[in-house]
Amino acid sequence: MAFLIEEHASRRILFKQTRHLQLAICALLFNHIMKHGFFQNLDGQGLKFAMAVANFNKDITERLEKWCVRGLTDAGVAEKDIAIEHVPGSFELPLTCQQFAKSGKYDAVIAIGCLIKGETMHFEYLADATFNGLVRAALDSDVPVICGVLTCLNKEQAEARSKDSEESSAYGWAKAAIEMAYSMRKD
Ligand code: DLZ
Repeated sequence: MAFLIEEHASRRILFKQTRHLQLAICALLFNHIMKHGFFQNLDGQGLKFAMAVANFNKDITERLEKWCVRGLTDAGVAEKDIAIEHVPGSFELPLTCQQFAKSGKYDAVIAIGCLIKGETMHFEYLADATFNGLVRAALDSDVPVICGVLTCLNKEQAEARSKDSEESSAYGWAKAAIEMAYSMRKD
């Protein structure tokens, strides 16, 4: 009888240990997918990118810049292969992006800005000019220009899209830049 109780107890311990091991493996897999899953099919090694970042609403755009760079480096892009230039506001992004694109040095260019609606019509005009300018920079140069410009009705919307994590919109812009760089490759 004592033998049976002992065996039952040791089986329970073994079951518990196996369960802990299973949970630990699940946690490891989850972490791995969260960190690498997003870019699992994208290899950014050897690709070169340029980013133009607007200083206006800097608290937002510096987080966007951080997570865009992280998105690129998580996919294997070397930090030395990412050029970054800061401009006063989103309105200035198209010209800098066009210069980057026409330089022939980069596989894709990323524009980062944050437009937040105020009380006047400024927001609408700025958004329109900025977006049109970015499209033109891409079409005139044949180099992908990724539009990482938030157009938000208030600060809360901007905060929600620029989290200090992989949930940031900017992490996705990095993915778009790598995808476009590949799709433009002629070789
Ligand atoms: C002037 C202005 C305003 C009102 N709002 C924004 C904004 O929300 N986001 C942004 O990036 N820039 C803003 N700017 C600045 C313009 O983009 C531009 O820098 C100035 O008009 C100078 O050309």
